[in-house]
Amino acid sequence: MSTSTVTTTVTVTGMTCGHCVSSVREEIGSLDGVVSVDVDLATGKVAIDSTAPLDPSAVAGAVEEAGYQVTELADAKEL
Ligand SMILES: [Cu+2]
Repeated sequence: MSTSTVTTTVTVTGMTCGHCVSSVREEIGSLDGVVSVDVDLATGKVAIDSTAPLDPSAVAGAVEEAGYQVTELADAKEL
């Protein structure tokens, strides 16, 4: 069986502990199509696997919802 997923990588600033990581993971995980969220606290890199390409602004919105900021994101719009 073949399941194809797309991986989106963003960089998030402001995370300082495991609680931050789980907040970000939870918010991004609630986006449509997201199957897994892998957060590296040390670098702020977040790898998101999803069944369809994600809307960058939706990802940024989810991160902001959790209380953090996306600093690197393909096709990010200036706010
Ligand atoms: Cu924290």
